[in-house]
Amino acid sequence: MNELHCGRFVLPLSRPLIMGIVNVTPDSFSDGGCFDSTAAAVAHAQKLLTEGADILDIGGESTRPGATVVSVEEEIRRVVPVLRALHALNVPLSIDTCKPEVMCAALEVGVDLVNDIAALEGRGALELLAASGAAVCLMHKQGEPQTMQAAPEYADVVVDVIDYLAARRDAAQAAGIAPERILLDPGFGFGKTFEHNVALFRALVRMRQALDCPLLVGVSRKSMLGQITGRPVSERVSASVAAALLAAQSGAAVIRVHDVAETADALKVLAALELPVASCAGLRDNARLSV
Ligand code: 9MG
Repeated sequence: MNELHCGRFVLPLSRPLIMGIVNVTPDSFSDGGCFDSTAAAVAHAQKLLTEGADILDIGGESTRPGATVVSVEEEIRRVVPVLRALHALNVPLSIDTCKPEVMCAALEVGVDLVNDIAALEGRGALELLAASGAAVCLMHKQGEPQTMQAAPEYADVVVDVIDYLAARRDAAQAAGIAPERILLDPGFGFGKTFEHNVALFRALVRMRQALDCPLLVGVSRKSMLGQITGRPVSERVSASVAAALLAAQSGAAVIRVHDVAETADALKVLAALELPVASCAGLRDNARLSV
């Protein structure tokens, strides 16, 4: 699949796309409520665009471990004004939600992608998306954000995640969502220990091969990077950029990040300096050979 059919846009997947995170929440992954007003969120989104974001991911409910649940009404109140303001900019807009009612409100505004950490398992979500032209990101998680890090367990984390994503991909296609509208995501940090996350990251090439579907990777500022570097969330930019590069080399199609400018520069360096495809079958393809 060389392109993503994403609402108003057809996005080429010849290079990794950068999805910039816009949290409209008082307790987001790491913004800590800095962008909790519509105007501030819109300004932040515009900054991410100038820095090189290809897609903006707007979320009104934190999915950080232990985060509190937000009502449908409150989530809509937070995100819809931001989506309305950004829609006029004519850039790919993603709604980060697992609630079908919020998806519906966002689709009415005209979002191009639904990023669902519950992989469209909500009642009516598959049908809603099938009737739209929006792309979908189907993510794996074990448990719910409030409790998911308590004691995650897998028989084999890589196999379990691949099997789940394959089943959700098949369910989406059976509902009428075309393959070129589907992204899959292993869901780093969602009901996974550090060891689970590492195993999944190292298996990105295998996952891409097994699932035959573009992958979205989100590790920006996450605790696994804190565990590796010993740094707090405010000091994880370098670690996030390093992980983004590795994800790109493993064939990730979309990389979800907070630090767009830094990631964009790093990906430009990678594109300029990595061996051309003809001479090494590309690191991304090479990596595939070594699995
Ligand atoms: C909302 N959100 C937080 N982390 C995420 C991740 O890793 N992937 C996706 N698709 N969404 C995420």
